[in-house]
Amino acid sequence: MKYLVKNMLGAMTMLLIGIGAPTMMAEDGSSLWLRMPPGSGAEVTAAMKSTPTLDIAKDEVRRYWKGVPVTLLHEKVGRLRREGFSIDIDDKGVRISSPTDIGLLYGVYHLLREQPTESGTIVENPTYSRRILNHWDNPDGTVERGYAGNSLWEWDSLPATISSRYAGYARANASIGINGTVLNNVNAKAEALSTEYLRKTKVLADVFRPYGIRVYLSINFGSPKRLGGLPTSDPFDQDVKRWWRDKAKEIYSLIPDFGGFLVKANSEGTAGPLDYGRSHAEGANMLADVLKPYGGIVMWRAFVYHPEEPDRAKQAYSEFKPLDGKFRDNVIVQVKNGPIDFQPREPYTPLFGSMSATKLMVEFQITQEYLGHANHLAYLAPMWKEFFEYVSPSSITSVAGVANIGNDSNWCGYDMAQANWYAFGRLAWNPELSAEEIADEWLSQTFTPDTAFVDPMKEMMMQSREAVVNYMMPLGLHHIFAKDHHYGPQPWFFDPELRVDWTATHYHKADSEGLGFDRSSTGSDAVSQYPENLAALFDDINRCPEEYLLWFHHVGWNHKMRNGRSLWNELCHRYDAGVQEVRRFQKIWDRMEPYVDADRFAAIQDKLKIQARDAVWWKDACLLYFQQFSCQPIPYDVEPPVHNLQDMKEFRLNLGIHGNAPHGFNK
Ligand code: BDP
Repeated sequence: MKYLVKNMLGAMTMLLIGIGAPTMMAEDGSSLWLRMPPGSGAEVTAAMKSTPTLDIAKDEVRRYWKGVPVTLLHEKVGRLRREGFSIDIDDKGVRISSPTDIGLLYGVYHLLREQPTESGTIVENPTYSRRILNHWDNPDGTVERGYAGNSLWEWDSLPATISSRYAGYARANASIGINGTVLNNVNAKAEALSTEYLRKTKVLADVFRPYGIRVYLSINFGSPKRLGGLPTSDPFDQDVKRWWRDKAKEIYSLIPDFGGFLVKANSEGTAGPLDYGRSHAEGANMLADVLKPYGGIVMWRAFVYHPEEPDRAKQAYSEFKPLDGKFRDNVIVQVKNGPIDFQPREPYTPLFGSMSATKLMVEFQITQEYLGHANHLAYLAPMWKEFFEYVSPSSITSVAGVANIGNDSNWCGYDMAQANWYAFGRLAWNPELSAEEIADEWLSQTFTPDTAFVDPMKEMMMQSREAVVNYMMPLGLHHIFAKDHHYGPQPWFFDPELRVDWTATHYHKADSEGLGFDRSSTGSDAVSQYPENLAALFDDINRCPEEYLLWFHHVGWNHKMRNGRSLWNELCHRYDAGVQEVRRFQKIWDRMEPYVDADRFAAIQDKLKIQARDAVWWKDACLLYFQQFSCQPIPYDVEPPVHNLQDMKEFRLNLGIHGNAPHGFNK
């Protein structure tokens, strides 16, 4: 990628604050990756009559493009799909063509991002037509699993007051091709569909529309009863159907391009069709029929698990596979990437590839519920690419990501976490992009294109998720988090009062023999849900990829790993490697000081400090705990624990405000 302008902002500020001053202009991260230096007021023409979207496109060119005149054209050039665009450049000008206004706006953002200097043609089409953020935001302003402050949506002051951040949010999304947003938590309150809230939602939809973003809502399946006062929410009941039809009519009268509903039904206590003896398909289809006349869709989540199912990893497949082919064509079954729950590493959910007669979409989690909240650097593109290595991009129809956005000034609670929002959008547009390319783009725009900065930072980002896996739960371990907040380690967590699949001991099954959850054909047989070749691979303890070993097998402490170490020794080395990586990240970052403004430099330095502290906490807690079962020493070449287990059991990492862990521990 070529950048015409090298960190102009930084250079200008140096001049303003005095030559030789080592600092650059203070930045609070609020500009995200859109820190474009001012353009040269380039000439921009469009033959079409002006629309809000075209006006934005022209404005962005005038403000930020430095170079030859730009022409925007409505043209369906050969291979262009609805939101696709082509950019033709020669020394006389740039011609951006698309069949739609939004395609032209995407073309403009592409131009500004790439800053191409050579003549040629670029053609871009999105792989998926729906690229959607899921906000887990509640009407009271809190955000479930949100670590970036409160909700961006100021429900109390809507519809009268329109925060300027709404347009900023929409612009940031449009710049990376995100075209949908589910505004509220999947654990939906029925009031989300009240007339009062719909009027507020309409205002947001109006702000987002010119940026090509459609609004969707999570709904509570029990709404007819809870909100409508009906005696039942049975999807087969005529009054219930009528209630939904009237609600849809009301919604579309306010928001004519409303996208549809996201539904978490019969999951973790939410209402659903099973309450009335109806299937997931029957529930989803009732809603789909209601939305069909308006072009709306239903995204029906497959995140379900009963307490009776001994292996939660098998539940979604067991429940949804038999329903293949039974859903309406405007239902998309939304499936988490992994079969348990957004762990630092999981094998893919075997529903993908096995429901050929049903539309499926993947749900990634951008917010780092299980990866250190907004404190740990974990660049997630490599994780999502890993998913696409197993699941063909063409086998799914759409992509959703649980947002990591809140009202913090830097949007994500951590400057480095902005990369995950960015990467989600870019991969939803084109899953073939590499994680490196995306990191490169993001770093260049968010900080500086200087390769002395970008290269080491890219390498650090690329290793960051693996580091988290290593110091939290290597070799296929999973769900050994502290109860509820999912921040620190609590492998000892067991509570006889709770359902067993909410405890940690259930997932690691440490005993004097070994460690890991046996999902092989002689265990829970979860392997059999995968295609034959993978089932055979995962089933064989000697061939199973080691990153999934303890996911699929209960492995003896002295089991010989591929590098010759015993399982116990390898476990110790993995935890230690995770810690050492974070120390290395700290050193890399310290060397970046000359390239970054002082505020963001200090903020990231502080976060890495917390991460280093937490990594040691994780390593010590897990190794000391598992050592009680392995009864073997921690190898000499592994950094010895600095905590002791009893203290760690008594103290929990302090979560502080918004669930972010500040410094220090708390009882
Ligand atoms: C779990 C979260 C919980 C969500 C649930 C879901 O801990 O807050 O409500 O997933 O996705 O990861 O429905």
